[in-house]
Amino acid sequence: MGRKVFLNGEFVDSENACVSIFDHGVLYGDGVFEGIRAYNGRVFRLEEHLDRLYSSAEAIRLEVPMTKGAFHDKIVETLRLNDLDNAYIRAVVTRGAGDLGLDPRKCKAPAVFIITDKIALYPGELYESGLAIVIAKTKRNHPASMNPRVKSLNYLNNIFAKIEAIDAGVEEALMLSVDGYAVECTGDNIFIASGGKLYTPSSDLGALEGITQKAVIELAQKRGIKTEYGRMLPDELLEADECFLTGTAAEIIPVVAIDGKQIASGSPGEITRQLRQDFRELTRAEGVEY
Ligand code: PXG
Repeated sequence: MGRKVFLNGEFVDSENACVSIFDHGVLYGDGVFEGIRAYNGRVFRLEEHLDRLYSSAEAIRLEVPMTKGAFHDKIVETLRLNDLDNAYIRAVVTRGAGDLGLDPRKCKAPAVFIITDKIALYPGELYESGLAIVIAKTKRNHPASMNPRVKSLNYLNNIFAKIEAIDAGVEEALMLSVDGYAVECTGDNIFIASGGKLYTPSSDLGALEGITQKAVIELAQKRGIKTEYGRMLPDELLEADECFLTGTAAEIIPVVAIDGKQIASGSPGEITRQLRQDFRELTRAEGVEY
């Protein structure tokens, strides 16, 4: 049986799932999305992802043509139809097809689709040895030009930075704000541990408010480790005891070098290791069962 996807109210074979070339999601990146994970038959933090999807849509004045409850049910149904216990879920709402021209009023019906897939993780050894990253020359979108709370289909800013990482022969690039503070990587938030405390850049600087970031802050709190939303310069990252990235796809992954300079001993740290273990347990302990 081929893979089924949800598209505009029905389940169709993935080979036959098409959107219009006049869809403003295709023409302009006009739309919003979520990347969600399911672990052992449970969807992790589904309500938080749906809340973010609907608030992203609202911020661009895009009305999702189904209720949050119906969206929830369709995600679960797509997972069941594809018989996936562990999965990556992509939920997308585009502006829909309209005339050429930016005016969103030209698009009468938003397109909605849900894809479920197997997960392609970073190679396991990177979780043990840690990532080397570079600092991208491409600056993160300024919050005054693109609200970072909107998880939009327009990722070129981050794709430029990803290309810089690829050119440098590493997996990830750190993006700075226009005034030089660390913001986030191309699809992950960043944390440092320093003097027994965690620090992560806030969305005021242009970072997405990550759902994994929030979960990690909660886990740290349970261990008595405080987190501060702060401003960090690249030099301060290099002076940290530990550094790691968080995201739905990557989960928690240690960073051990930036621009060829080692952080602390150059090996993943103890807080990172503990949080990785706590996160693993959390993803198996909670979530919407299906
Ligand atoms: N910053 C950015 C710019 C992101 O796109 C995160 C941080 C981490 O947020 P969450 O809520 O996931 O902890 C993201 C998330 C993909 C993909 O397929 C991208 C993300 C998540 C899942 C999949 O590229 N981005």
